[in-house]
Amino acid sequence: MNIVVVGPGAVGSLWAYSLQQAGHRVSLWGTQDTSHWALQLDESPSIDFAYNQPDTLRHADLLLITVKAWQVESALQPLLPLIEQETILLFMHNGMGALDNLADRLRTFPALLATTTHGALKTSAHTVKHTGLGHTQLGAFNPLGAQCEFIAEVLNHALPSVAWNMHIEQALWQKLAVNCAINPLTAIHHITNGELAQPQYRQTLDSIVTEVVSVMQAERMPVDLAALRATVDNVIHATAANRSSMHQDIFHRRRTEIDFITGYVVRKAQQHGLAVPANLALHQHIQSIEQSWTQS
Ligand code: KPL
Repeated sequence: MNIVVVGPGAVGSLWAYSLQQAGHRVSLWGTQDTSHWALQLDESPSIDFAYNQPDTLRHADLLLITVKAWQVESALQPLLPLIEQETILLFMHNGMGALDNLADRLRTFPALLATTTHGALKTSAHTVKHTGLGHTQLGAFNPLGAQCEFIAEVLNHALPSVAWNMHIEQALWQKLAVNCAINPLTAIHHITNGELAQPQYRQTLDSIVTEVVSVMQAERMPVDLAALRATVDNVIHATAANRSSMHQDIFHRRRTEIDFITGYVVRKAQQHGLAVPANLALHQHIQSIEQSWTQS
C-alpha cells in the first residue's frame, strides 16, 4: 500500500519503519522543511523516507495520523483537499474528542480510530526505540470506515498484535481512564509511572477512576470499576520505569494532551450534570502549569 504517516513522532516513526519493512511504500508528512527524512529503529539500518512530497498524498491509500490530539485538526485540514476520497484515514493518539469538529468534513472519507499500547521513544530526530511490545486495536469512526476491517490485517503483518474492534469507543474509553489516572499525577509530581504504586497516591487514583467510571456509565459504556482499577494498576506496574507522555511534555514545557484526556472527562461530566472533583482539580492544575509558561 501507499502509506503516509502524518506526524512521525515516536509512535508514528515506529509504525512508518515497521510498515516499510513489511513491504509498503511509506512516506512521512510533518513540520520539517525537507524532502527526505532518515529513520533508524533500534539497531536496524537507517531507512530514507520521502518527506512532505505532495505526490505521496495524492497517491496515498492510507494516511496514518499520529500527531497529538490537539494537533489533529490543524494538521489534517490542509491535507484533505490534496487526497483522494478513497484514502483511508487512520487516527492514532491519546485522548478523545479530537475529531469532534472534523466529523462532518470526514464523512466522505473512510475514517478509523486506533489505540495502541506499544512503547516508543524518540532518542534523536532520526532514531526511535521500541521500548515495549504492545497491542493495537482499531475500529470504525464512520460508516465508510466500517468497511475497512482489512486494515487490521495489514497492520498486524507489520507490527503485531493488531485486532479489529467493533466497539472501538469502549477501548478508547478504557485507555482514556488509564491516561486520566497516570498522566496528570506523574506530570504534577515529576514521578515515573511506577512511583504511583506508592500508598500516598492510592486514594487519588481511586477517586479518579471512580469518577471516570461514573461518566462512562452515563455515556452507556459497559464498564466494571474493579476491573478498570486493576487495569490501571497493571499499566502502572508494566510501565513502571516509564515517564508518561504528559510528564515528558511538562518537563519539556510542551503543550500537553490534558484537554483531550482529563478535559474530555470533565466536559462529558458537565453534560451529564455529574461532579468529578478529582479530575477537575487535575485538569486545572495542568492548565495552570501550561499557562505559567506563557506568562513567564
Ligand atoms: O499512554 C501512556 C502515556 O504515557 O501517555 C501510558 C499508558 C500512561 C504509558 O506511559
